[in-house]
Amino acid sequence: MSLIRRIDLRGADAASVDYRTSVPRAEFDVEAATHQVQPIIDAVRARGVEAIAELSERFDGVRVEDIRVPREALDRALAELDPAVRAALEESVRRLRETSEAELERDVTTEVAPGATVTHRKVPIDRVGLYVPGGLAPLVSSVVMNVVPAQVAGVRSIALASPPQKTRGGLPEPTILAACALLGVDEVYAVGGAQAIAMFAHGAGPCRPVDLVTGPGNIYVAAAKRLVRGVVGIDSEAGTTEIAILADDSADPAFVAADLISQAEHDPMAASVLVTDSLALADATEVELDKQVFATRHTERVRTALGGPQSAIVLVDDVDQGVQVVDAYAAEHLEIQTRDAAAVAARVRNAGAIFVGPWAPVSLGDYAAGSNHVLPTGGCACHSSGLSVRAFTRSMHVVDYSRAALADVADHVVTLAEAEDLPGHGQAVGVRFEPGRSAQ
Ligand code: HSO
Ligand code: ZN
Repeated sequence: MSLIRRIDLRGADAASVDYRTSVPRAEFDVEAATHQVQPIIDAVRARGVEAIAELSERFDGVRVEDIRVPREALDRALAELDPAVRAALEESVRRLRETSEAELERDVTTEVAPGATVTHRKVPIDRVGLYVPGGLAPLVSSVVMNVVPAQVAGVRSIALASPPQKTRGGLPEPTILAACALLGVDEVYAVGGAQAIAMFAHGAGPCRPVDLVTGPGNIYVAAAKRLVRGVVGIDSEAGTTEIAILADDSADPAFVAADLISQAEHDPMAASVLVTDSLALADATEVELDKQVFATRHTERVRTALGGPQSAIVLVDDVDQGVQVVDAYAAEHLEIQTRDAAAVAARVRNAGAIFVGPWAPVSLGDYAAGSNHVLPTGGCACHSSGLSVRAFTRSMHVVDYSRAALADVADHVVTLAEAEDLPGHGQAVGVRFEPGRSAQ
């Protein structure tokens, strides 16, 4: 029995087959979860820290007296951090800081007519709440991916929440605390799941409400984000992770298999999809998967993910058809392992992030490429972007006209106001030019 199923799209074309549905996605019904999550949001909103304490006891099995992590606990976690992990985090931070600084957008002023300027001004969001899950794996790298662009964007106030751990006296995972200390984030809360999102949105005890909530999480966190959206901004409703690989016969099946496994390792519902025009590569990748899945640490999780309906080897006629298929799928992560990989990558329009050639595996991007690993899932890459400084910035138009510049365009404003039957709009311009008014 093969570990992963095959989908044969050879001979098909976009006119006869809807490529968007030819590779099914994992079930991720956020709407259904909102029914369980709404009472949690309501409780935190109504009763603040008292409700949080009860929820932590219920979901994390630990009573947390004070939700704010003391400064000493952050310092201690950093002092006790494995030096190799510290060095790796520092390099990851350095690379992401460099790309984030380069991506910062400047204000743009355009003179549309003499004396008439419009400035597109960028303003950082004031206060952000970052959620970092504990769960199957404490994702210390997600602290870096959220905090660094927020800091570079100029966010003044950053709060972070992560679930309290029963085995650690109710504190979050020590590596997460250490990363916070390393990055200079000292407002950290031992609060998990939907209750953390509710705390950020509505405020609770020592935590003031934030303006924007970001960060990954399970389906309950996604549901909570959906429910508080509007009260606060959110980055996205992150779903389970996905990797798609577009490969031809030049790809190394050992690399392809390892990369499929690397994201399957996250979650039994993770999606690993290989799209290839090479039957030989498809066969060789299956052989490699058999070998490597057996040798990996989280065999059961990986096997379940690869065996799920959301994972597949998809056979296509050629790389052109492959590009159409991966474009329709709009993967969170897309690897291109073909000849002329950069040229093929340049033709792709929909992906959260693209990894070009054999030396750019997704796991490089997960930790230390300088790119961000918080990316749109579930096909959202066709309308949304991954996290970057832009997510932590707002922009506003600043309109500055002289008297002469307004006079120049006044007739057009009055005409359009009349056309919309809103004469008061026109009069707000007209009044300024009535005889006897100041010409200053
Ligand atoms: N691949 C995940 C991010 C991650 N991987 C964190 C390892 N740690 C979603 O992009
Ligand atoms: Zn990963």
